[in-house]
Amino acid sequence: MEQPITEQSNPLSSNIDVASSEEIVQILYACDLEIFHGWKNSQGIKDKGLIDKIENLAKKISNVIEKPGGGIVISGCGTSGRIAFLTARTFNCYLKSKGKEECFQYIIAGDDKALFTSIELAEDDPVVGAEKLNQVCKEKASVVYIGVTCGLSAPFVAGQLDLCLSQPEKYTPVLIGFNPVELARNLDIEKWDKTFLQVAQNLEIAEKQQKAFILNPVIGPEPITGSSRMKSGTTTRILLEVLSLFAIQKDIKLSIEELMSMYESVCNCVYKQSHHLGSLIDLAGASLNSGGNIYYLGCEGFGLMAMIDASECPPTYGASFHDIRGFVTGGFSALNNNDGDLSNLGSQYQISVEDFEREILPAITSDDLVVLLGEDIFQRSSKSLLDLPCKKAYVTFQWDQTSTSSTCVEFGLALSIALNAPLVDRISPDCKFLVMQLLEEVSLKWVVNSLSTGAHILKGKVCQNMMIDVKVSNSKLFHRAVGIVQNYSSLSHEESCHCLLKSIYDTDILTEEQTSAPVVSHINAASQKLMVVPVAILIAKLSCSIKSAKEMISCQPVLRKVLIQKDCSA
Ligand code: S6P
Repeated sequence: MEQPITEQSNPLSSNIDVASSEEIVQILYACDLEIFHGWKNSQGIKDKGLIDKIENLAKKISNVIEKPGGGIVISGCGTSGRIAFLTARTFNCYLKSKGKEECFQYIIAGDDKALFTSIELAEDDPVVGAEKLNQVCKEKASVVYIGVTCGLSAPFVAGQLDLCLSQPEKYTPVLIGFNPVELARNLDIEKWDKTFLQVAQNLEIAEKQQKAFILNPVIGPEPITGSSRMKSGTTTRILLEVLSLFAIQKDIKLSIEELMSMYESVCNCVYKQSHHLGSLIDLAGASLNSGGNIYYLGCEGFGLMAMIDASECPPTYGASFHDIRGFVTGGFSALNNNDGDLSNLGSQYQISVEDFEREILPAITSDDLVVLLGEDIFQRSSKSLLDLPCKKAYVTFQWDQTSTSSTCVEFGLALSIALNAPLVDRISPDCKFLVMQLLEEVSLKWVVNSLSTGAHILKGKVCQNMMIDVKVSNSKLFHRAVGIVQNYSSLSHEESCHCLLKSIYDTDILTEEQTSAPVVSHINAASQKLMVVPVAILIAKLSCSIKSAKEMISCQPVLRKVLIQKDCSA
């Protein structure tokens, strides 16, 4: 069976683990260009069929929200839910500033705690998904529901789409993802009677009757295999923003294609700075490798974007939440989130720059890196940082200069990226500022994704282009982990699964009870363990015991090196 494209390995990045920092950036650029140029026979987001659908859907949304009791709900898990939140927040702010009703709502699996911490298991529950949607829409007469699941796989979203299909008089369901429908996940969902594929096929039928929409451009595999926070997350952002903009603003004076080409122009501007972005990755990698931490500080959308990037590192790279953290000025008061202030839930939820200044700054060391994102935070915080021992970097964007980039001696690395999107001056004054803000925020996403990805590569968390220390924290990640073990060994799928289970249950001999337990039990058993997948790979590849696999890893955490040493000594 063909693997979903979102889970395939991208040939462009197969040596990203041994590339220099500048080369890492160039590889990420090449992979991101597939968003705009397509992959194999697909045309990416410029596909004419996709653009027509966006146009029709924007009209549909616009009709729904103009009527009383109409609304738009965007939902997803992990990064997809976070992007849903950001989009709802941005467009509600815009509507409010124009004196209009705020009609965007978001749902994230695991609720608002999942905005900044990984609650991956919440993704697996279709029943809770449907309940949440019901709850959010109980007062509504007519809803456009947009379910985002990059891999066309999340049961939480499947439950919601299924609910929409059962109430067509109320809901218009929309699915956003980046695989063709036939590659949607076809695995049993615990305590449910359909697979994601079946739901997607029902949606296809509804789409033919003009009762649903599927937006699923193929944009090629991720640069780090399966890491949908990267190009899939970016493409989600672009699609949601273009849709929302055209739904609420009829007089933009641009076509959808032109707006998409503006995203491509700023992508080119950002990655043109590969040399300077490479230096940023070097600083970040040095911090992580010396046991230091990376702190992003920013205002509004920049701070939020960076916080989201930071929060994705634990599930992606098995990082601790301290490794990379993001802070936004004003903390929860800037968020406009569903559940309000969560800061009393513990330090993971202390997200304001003020929290950073109070709790972290006094003990900052020369191993730590502070990255100021945007001019507002630079004005606010740069002076107080100048004399501190930490490494410092500053990234900002300019629209009014043609040459870019400078290294500011007093402030470590200062990178000013000139953004240039040729059509910006044609946009109607009513939404020009909003479009520029969206383009800056997506640019920032490219910068922080490059930084955190590059730093973890330098820390040895990536083997070829796979994140091998992935946390086995939901069913998607369990199945991905089996695939990773199989990829590095010559074992069958079943044998690879057994090696993973041995690592999860910390045993050389599995019991019948362990092998026949449901995936959710494996996930629970794995939740507190470290290095589950790397240990499983060594058992699979070297037929060694759990004990010796762990010993090898404690001496040399970079797996490719352990394997090379073994090959040499064989
Ligand atoms: C991926 C990220 C995950 C995913 C989540 C939802 O880099 O760590 O949190 O966003 O698993 O995936 P999907 O395919 O349903 O959008």
